[in-house]
Amino acid sequence: MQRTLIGDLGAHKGEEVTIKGWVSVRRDQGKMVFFDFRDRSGTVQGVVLPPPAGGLATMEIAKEIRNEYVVSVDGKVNARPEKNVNSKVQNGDIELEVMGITILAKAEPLPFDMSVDGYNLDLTTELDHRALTLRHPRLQAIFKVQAVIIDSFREYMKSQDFMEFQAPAITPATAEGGAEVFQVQYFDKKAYLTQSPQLYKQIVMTAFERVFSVNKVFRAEPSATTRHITEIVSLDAEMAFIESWTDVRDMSEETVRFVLQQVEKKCARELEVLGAVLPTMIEKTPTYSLTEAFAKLGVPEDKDLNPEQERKLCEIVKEETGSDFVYVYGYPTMKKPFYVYPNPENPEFNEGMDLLCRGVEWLSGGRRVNDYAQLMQHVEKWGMDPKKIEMFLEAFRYGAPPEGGFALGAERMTMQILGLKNIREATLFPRDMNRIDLPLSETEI
Ligand code: AMO
Repeated sequence: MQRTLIGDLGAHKGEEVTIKGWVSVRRDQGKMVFFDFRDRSGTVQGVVLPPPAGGLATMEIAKEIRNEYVVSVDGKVNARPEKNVNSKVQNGDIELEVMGITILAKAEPLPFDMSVDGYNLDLTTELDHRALTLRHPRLQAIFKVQAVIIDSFREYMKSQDFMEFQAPAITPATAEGGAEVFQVQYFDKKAYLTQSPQLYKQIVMTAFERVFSVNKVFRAEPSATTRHITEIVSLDAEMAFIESWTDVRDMSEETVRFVLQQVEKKCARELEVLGAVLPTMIEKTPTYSLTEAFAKLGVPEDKDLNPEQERKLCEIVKEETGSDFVYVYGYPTMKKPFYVYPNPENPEFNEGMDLLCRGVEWLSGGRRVNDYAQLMQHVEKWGMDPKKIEMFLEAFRYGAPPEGGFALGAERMTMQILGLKNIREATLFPRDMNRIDLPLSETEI
């Protein structure tokens, strides 16, 4: 019989169907055996009635099955009696009466309780066993939401006529500056894993005007915080013919708004599983210069907000306006990368911006220097080797329009949209200074 997805069973009441999936839980109750079956579309409760109704062979197989066995089940979709209806769970009004079971793959006894209610692992154990814990509905919900976030970024960019391009991962130079870069042995030379597709998105922009990319970037981040990982999915955009940095801000704001709308629309079940409340984006997200932000905080001006100040600023803005988001722009020019555009009226500060949400930075961007002579001055002032970025400079030597762009970290976005405490929860296979799949202290690589 053709396979029916568990999520569609509600439309097959009274019918015989075949489902395929995993056994989340087996519960023996007197002469009956209950199962929670799970497939990509959800879960359903099944029951094997005592023989002869269920058949002797079916009962024997049922008794052999443990959690996480992969099975094909023939059964009848019955409406549950009124008193057994559970409106809080998916398929809570039906039950699959099992007529026959085939074991497709066996599973060893589990190292810990994976049941919906019994699952209670600390993050380290959860990550050590990602290959298994990923099957838990809570974790599945996180990564389904992440898939929708990334997909919606693409969708919005395309709707605004941005073209997707593929950025390289191996680069001869560091775009973002600083020491947070992984060096790789490239034959007999040194190269780097890209920190950002920054220079490449700017090059490609000079040919296609509006471009975006979804790619891995790498940061040799030596701090073990709850918001830093070393391998990140970066959602990047770059747009030509802007009038002001605020055009970039507005585009980034509408991108985030669309992503939030799509998550709300497509992930209702996942948000419920996670008990997540989406952040509020009001009609016009408040924007403050860094100077204004420090004044709001009532502390002396510095080169950047520290994590505590980011948190505090978000709290103040939330209270004043109801917005969970706030843009901060105008950072000290020399403290940021060479490509950021200085404010012509006050060149000490730039036209770069960050978007904070619920206390954490999600997005950076701003206007870029597009004038070749000015760019060369910056290259010199920032002490960069022009030979290493020759390809980038060539694009700007031959006519580059006023432009800007932005980048979102997909993991930070997922973390903050879902209100997770640690970015590792929002990363399928997180890499940090202590872990590549397994703790580095215990792994020979
Ligand atoms: P930035 O360095 O701010 O900007 O990075 C952009 C976004 O990427 C995410 N991010 C990180 N997430 C987790 N762990 C990290 N170690 C980490 N580092 C960065 C954040 C951040 O907001 N080229 C510029 C962007 C631009 O101007 O277009 C850039 O890379 O969400």
